[in-house]
Order: sequence, then structure tokens, then C-alpha cells
Amino acid sequence: MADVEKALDDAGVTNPHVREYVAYWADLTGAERVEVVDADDDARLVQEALDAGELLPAGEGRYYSRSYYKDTARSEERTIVATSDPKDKGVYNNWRPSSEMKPLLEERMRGASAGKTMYVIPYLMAPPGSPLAPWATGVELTDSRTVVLHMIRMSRVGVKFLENLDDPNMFVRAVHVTGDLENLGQGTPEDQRYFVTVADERTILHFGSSYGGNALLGKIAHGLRQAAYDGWASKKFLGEQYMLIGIHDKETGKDYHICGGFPSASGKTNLAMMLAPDGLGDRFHVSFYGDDIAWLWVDEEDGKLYGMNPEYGVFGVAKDTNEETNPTALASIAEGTGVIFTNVAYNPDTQEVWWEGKTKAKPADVTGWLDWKGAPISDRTPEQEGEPWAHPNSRFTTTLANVPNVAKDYDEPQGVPIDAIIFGGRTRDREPLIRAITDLAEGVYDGLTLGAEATAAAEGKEGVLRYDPMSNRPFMAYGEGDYAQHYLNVVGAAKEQPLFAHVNWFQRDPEDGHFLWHGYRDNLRPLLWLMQLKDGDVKGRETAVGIIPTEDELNLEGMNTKPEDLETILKINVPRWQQEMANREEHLQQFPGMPDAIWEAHRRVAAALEEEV
Ligand code: OXD
Ligand code: MN
Repeated sequence: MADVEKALDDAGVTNPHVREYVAYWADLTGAERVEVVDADDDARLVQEALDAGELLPAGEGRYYSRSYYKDTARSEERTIVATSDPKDKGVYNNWRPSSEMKPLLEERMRGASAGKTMYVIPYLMAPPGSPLAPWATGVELTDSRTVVLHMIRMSRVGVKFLENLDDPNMFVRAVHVTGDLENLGQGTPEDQRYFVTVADERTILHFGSSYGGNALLGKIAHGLRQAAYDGWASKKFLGEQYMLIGIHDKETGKDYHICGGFPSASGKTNLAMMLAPDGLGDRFHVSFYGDDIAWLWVDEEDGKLYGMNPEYGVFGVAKDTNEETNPTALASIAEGTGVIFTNVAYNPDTQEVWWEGKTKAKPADVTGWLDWKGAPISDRTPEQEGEPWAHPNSRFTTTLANVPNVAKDYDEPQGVPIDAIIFGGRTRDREPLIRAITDLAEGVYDGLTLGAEATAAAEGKEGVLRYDPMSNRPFMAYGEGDYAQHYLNVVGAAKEQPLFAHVNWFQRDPEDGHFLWHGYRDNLRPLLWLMQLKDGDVKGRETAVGIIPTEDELNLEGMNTKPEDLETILKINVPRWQQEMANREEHLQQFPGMPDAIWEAHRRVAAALEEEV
């Protein structure tokens, strides 16, 4: 049995609530040892993981890990929000009573860490001193050393974050038990895994995975699901799956901050890490705050809407990351950064890593190369030729400070004032390059009807989106109607309202399918227009679905765009929009209690489209 008291004493954990919590779970999971972790332990833990073969070297100060082959992604079907109030049931949150889920999880976890170390990770999902710090404090318990190393990169870790809490009992209890990965029936009717957030008790119980958001509980379970619930219960803030960037205009000295949500595969990380295009770099500097989560609140003193990234690192998708799509990401995972790669292809002879899209062609000499499951590429049969070397959801985990254009003030407690909230999907027609929305309810309505086209792999009708409200569908913690009202309340309380906008970098030519907009760094251009609109320097063109730039308002310096392409992405296809409005109506109808303001926004947009015919 672990000597819990001694481990806590040695680490200086004095908070009696934390001590009681750790002792309870050490006993229940049957862990053999308990170790309290601090970020300063990173080098030692990395060495231990290398010695144990859990990490492999991938060049100087870079590491490689492989997860169990049936444990490679977040599992939405097995993810549940539990509370004691059935009114918390939503359409997307897989609500179950906590009286049912807690005993079930305790049963799964009982004795499941026998023979292992239980690591105690005190963490903070906020810059220290943030006004939201009381909701950001947590203690993860995990029986996986690799998870500890990821948590150290993705959140602020140390016993100091447990000191001087206003309420010593106010911390998220986040328990992760890996389980016997080879015998959990992943994806079968006998699936043993459960990823439960007991939101009204601020307790997270995840069993049956050691991968990503299933296991690093600060990120998604706390940073999004629990935060969404806490923000609503306290009436104080929003926890959103948003990127956050800053734009500095060197000529005027002005700073702008934009956050926004994009469903997966819509280029959120690339946008978050974007640099100014060559033609505009002398005047504008883009800085990176975060690529995945933003918490938003209104400061009661100055009445401004603020945002901050609660994370400390980037857990980025490796696929297609290269010098053109995201040079900043490549710099952030260079030698010496301490990056951990997961499930990419690996060459133990040369310590290189590779993923689809890293280079145009695969490494020509396959000697030594292993695919993400560890199988030699040279043993592949002709039928296996087309199989990817890296898992499509393979990742890199690196701290924010490694991103070359990280904002100087990313660690400042007050966060940054938000000028605009943008939404963007991947849409081959209909959605223009950018449309600005000045009305709060219409902006929230636009976020609630956000979606991405069904990809080839997903079933779905042509032209029908898979709706992903605010890009939060997998993280909704309570009813969608209540969520919409809470969003209106939080943002509505700001004295100066942010602009909303919808962006789309992915329109294609209907004839030959080419992308009508270059994308990547050039995506700064429509955002600059949006800031000019906010400042009243441009007027744009009013349409039924928002304000669109005129062709001469967009700064296209140093860019080659065909005039006919530009014309297409700066106009509204009314019949396609009317088709979409019918789908939106059906989508919104599933949510009981959707506020009138949202329905009125929907009807206003529909009526304005009628007038445009
Ligand atoms: C996600 C992630 O799963 O950011 O959304 O990892
Ligand atoms: Mn995410």
C-alpha cells in the first residue's frame, strides 16, 4: 500500500481537502505508490519514461510515444456529463444521473491501478492570478507517466497552485485510471470505457484510455466541459473551443484580439499560428495566444469582454503540418523544445519522425521506418501500400512558449479584450470569405448553426452540414437552450460589444474544384477588414446574412487573386442560403428552450433573404 501521508507531506501539500481526496482514490484504485508532481520534475520523469521505453528519443530534446492501437482518439459516445438534476440533460451532453455513474466508475476503477504509481498533478488552467483562477484549479490523479508529461506541457503544474485558495475545497477532482487497454472491448457492445464529468460536483472520472482528451483531464474535461458548466452555474463566464490571436498594427499602434470556433478539419490551429503574409508583414504582426480553448468573461469594473487561453501548450494534429501550412508549428516542435509526438511514423535508427503531409513525398528510403503501430514499412505488402504511415489523429504536444510568435502577454492574468468572435467551417459553396454580424443575437445564432460539410467518410446529404454549435458539440455540458441564453447574457453584459463574423477559406470553383481563396497567411486580410469595419474605417456591403467587404476594401497587396474568384467569394447565393435556412430551422428545433431572441434572429435573416430575391 502506498504511504499517501508521507508523499503529501514530502511535497508540502497541506490542504486537508486535497489530502482526503488523494487518500480516498489511492485506496480505491489500489495504487502501489503515490508521487506528487511538479513541472520541475519534467527532466527526471522524461528520463524515467525513456528508461522504461514509454518514450523513445526523436532527436535532441524531442520524444516519441505510441498509444495502444485501439486508443487513438477522444471517444464521444463514451463521454458523459452526469449531474443530480435531470434538467441538465441536453441534446449533445449524453446526460446521466450522477447517482448511476459514480458507483459504476468506482467499480471500474477499484483496484485498477494495483502495482502502479498514482501521480498527483496539481494544476491551473489559467495564467496565475487570473480572475477565473478559482474555477481553474484542479488536481489530476493518473496512473500513467506519459499522461503526466503531457499535463506538464499542456497546463501549469505545481503544488504552489494549491496554496492560498480562497476556498480550499474549490478545486476540480480529476481522476484518470488507464485500465487494461487490451481488454476493454473498445468500440464493441461490451465497451468498458467511461469518460464522465460529474459537473455539479466538479469531479471528473475517466476510465479506459491513456490518450489525449480522454486522459489529460485539464484540457477538454476541465478546460471545456467542466468550465462550460461552471461558467453557467456561476453566471460569470464561457468556456469555448476557440483559438485566440492578437494583431498589432505598427503604423497606428493599435492592438486587436480575435477569438473563434471552427469545427475540426477547418484549419483552426493553422489560423491561430498564422504569420502576416509577406506583403503585409512590415505593418502587421500577428501573435499567438492559443489554438484550442478560450474562456470569456466581462470585467465588472471596465465592462469589457476579456478572453484568455487556459492552456499552457498545444496538442496539435500532425497531419498536413508543413512549411507552407504552418511554419510556426514546425518551429515549435524543433530540437530542444521537449515536444512529445504521439502515433506518427518513427525511425529508431535515425530518430526521425514523419506524418502524411509533412513533406510532399514519403521518405524514399524506407530503411528503419516504422508506422504508427510500430510495424516496419519495409514489410508492407502491395495491398498495404496505400495505408497511412502515421495515424490521421497523430499529435505533437509542445508548450506555448515554444511557439515563435507567442504573444508577449500570454501569461498575464488579466487576459485580453476581445474585439471579435469569429466562426468558420469548411464549406465548398454558399459561405462567402467573410460576413460580419453586428447584432448579438444574430451572432450567437450564427455560432449555433455552425457546421462543416460531411466529409467523404461521414454519411450525410449533399450540401447538408454536420452542425457543431459554436464548435462545442462534444463539450456541451448542459442544455443547449440554457447555453444560448447564457452566451447572450455574458457577452450582452459587455459595454462595448464585440463584432461577430463568419469566415470560410474553402469555397471552390464549381467547374474545376480549385480553391477560390489562397488561405493560410492570406486569411489575415479579411480579418484586417473586420477590424477596419469595427473602427468605422470601411462600410462594406449589407446583405441578408451580414456585411461583406467590397472588392476594393480588402487589402490584397502582394497577392494574386483572379478577379472572378474574388467576385464569387464576396457575394451571396440566395437560393443556396434559403435551402440552408430550412436545415437550420430543423437543427434549432431539436433544442428545447431556445431563447426567443435566437428564433427572432433566425426569422429576421430568413425574411431578409426573401427580400433579396
Ligand atoms: C480535440 C483536441 O479533441 O483539441 O478537440 O484535442
Ligand atoms: Mn480541440
